[in-house]
Amino acid sequence: MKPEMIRTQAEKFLESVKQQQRILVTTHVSPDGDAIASLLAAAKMIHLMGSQAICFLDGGIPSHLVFLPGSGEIITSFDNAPENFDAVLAVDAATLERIGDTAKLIQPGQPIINIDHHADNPEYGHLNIIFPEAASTTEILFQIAVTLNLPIDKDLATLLYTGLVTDTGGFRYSNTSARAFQAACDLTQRGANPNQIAEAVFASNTESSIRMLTNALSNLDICHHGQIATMSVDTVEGREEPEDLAEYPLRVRGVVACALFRKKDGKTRVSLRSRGAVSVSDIAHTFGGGGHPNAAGFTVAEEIDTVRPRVIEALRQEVEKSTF
Ligand SMILES: [Mn+2]
Repeated sequence: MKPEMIRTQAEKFLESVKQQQRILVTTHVSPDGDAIASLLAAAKMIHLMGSQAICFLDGGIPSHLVFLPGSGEIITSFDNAPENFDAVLAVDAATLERIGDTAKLIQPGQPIINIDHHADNPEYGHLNIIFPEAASTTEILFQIAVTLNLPIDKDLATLLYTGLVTDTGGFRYSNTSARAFQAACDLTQRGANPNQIAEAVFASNTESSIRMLTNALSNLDICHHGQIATMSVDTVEGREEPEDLAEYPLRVRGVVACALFRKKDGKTRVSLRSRGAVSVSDIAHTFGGGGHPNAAGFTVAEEIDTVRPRVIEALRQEVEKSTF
């Protein structure tokens, strides 16, 4: 994230925002902490630039993220979908498909701004601000806000910090950089409360989501010399998952790659996680999905029992490639 690159992109962003009166801000379906925080932070920044932001999301806001300032302003019902807006800003969405049915609200030719940190983002916007080296999309927004001298109050600091702490798994994953810590330090000085935010995002699971964890761990299977782990869960409509469910098998010493399988509407949703040099994003691409090197996923119209051996074989090849 070279300062001159940030400056160029930040100025283009300011120019685009100023040209539009009403901007629809959205993010990916099944949103995580970085997604919701980026959406709300971007909306605040658009207001600070003098334009209007309408927050819209396909699907609900996870209950552990409702504490985020401004979350009540996110429209999640297509019955109340905004009709008049001049442009769309998608944050943390690696592809336009990832914003779900929100894409149907976009008129042909309508300007799209794309701010993201996924390396596989195909630059689907008219303006694309992509920094794969950023730990979170909120880190990019933080750099833009600082460059443009936008006032970062406690609420904006809380949002930007939340994206950082969730996408780095509490500053533990391989994307945890000195620059991410510098941003976190700056945001803490501006009012973000690390303890309150960590409590809210990592320690406010519902009882049923923790029971889902026991359900998943009860069928944890470790194979390939203790390096690969898989587990599956029964998803129940309306029941939430713990924020870091897919990552649990990586807590076993020696496990370097894992997969979580969930059955949903006759399809199987697979989340892949890995450590260090073992990359799972190529596997996700092979199955029609995407993501980051250490965290990726995809959905297939197959039964878990059919897709599971294929995923294990792909993980085995990737592990062998990276460790020998
Ligand atoms: Mn992200």
